[in-house]
Amino acid sequence: MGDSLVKKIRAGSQRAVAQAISLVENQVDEGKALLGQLYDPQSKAYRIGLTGPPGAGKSTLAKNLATLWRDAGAKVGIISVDPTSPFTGGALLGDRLRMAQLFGDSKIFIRSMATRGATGGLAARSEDVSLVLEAAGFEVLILETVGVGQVELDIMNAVDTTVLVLVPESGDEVQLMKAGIIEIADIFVINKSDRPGSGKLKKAIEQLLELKNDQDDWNLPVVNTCATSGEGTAELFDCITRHQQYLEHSGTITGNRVERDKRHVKEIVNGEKMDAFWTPEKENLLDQQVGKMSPMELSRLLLEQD
Ligand SMILES: Nc1nc2c(ncn2[C@@H]2O[C@H](COP(=O)(O)OP(=O)(O)OP(=O)(O)O)[C@@H](O)[C@H]2O)c(=O)[nH]1
Ligand SMILES: [Mg+2]
Repeated sequence: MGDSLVKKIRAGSQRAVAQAISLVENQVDEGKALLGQLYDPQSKAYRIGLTGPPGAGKSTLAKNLATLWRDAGAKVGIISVDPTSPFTGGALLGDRLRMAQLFGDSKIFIRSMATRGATGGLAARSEDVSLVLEAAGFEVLILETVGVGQVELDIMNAVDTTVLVLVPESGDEVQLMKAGIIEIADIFVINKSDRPGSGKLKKAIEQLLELKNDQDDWNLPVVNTCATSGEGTAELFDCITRHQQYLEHSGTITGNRVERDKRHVKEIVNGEKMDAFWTPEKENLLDQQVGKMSPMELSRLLLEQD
């Protein structure tokens, strides 16, 4: 069955892709084997990350952008990752309704992922899912995550272009600076620009970015959009394309991708090692001794069990 599934994925069957993604997400051996067979160093989809506060309009923007790429002839995958929800149900349903018009479109594939209890490895799994789509000939991948912490930082670290989506009300959220996400954003979007305050926020962000723009070759654009009407989508599309060209011309893209692949390998290895290490016996030992021994001594004791 493995071989024929690989063939069907390579042929671009959406059903086969969906089946493969489930195998990969569930981390069963079959999924792991499949990932090995599907990998092709030649096929590299361009990855775009959209992150930002809940409800900022990321899914609506992703849909708008995907449509533009599709119209330009590309196959586009949208992967929504929700690190805050243990269920795929809610996020999936909402996105499904909003993106209903895209379903049935053979050039756009949409998938939601949630934590399923453990946050660890979500970035690695979304990269695994990306690899499946790449093998199926998808040229553009849009990864959407709700901006709340480490997980979305990890995911955004693995894309080529990171877009931070804010709304006019994010004005005082310049504390976002502290979240580190501003550091890794390549393009800033102020969505819901049909609401008051978007011009003011644009100025404030541009001011914040002045210093960075003086130091870098890439001038960080700030784009006003209204995802529901589609206004600003073309400008955002243009910014992303320019950023892609910038990365390609400067050669940065190759190094970035090597780093991404290295991190991915490390995440897989770390995950497997950790799973193998934490046997019920060791968890027991930890429960019994915690607080009685120093963390250092207890760690040593645990490591010696191997
Ligand atoms: N007024 C206005 N509403 C918008 C705009 N863009 C999106 N919305 C609405 O905002 C709500 C949230 O949009 P989504 O695209 O689901 O936002 P999201 O960032 O993907 O949300 P989460 O994935 O839940 O974090 C929906 O009701 C959209 O119709 C906009 O530009 N203006
Ligand atoms: Mg969404």
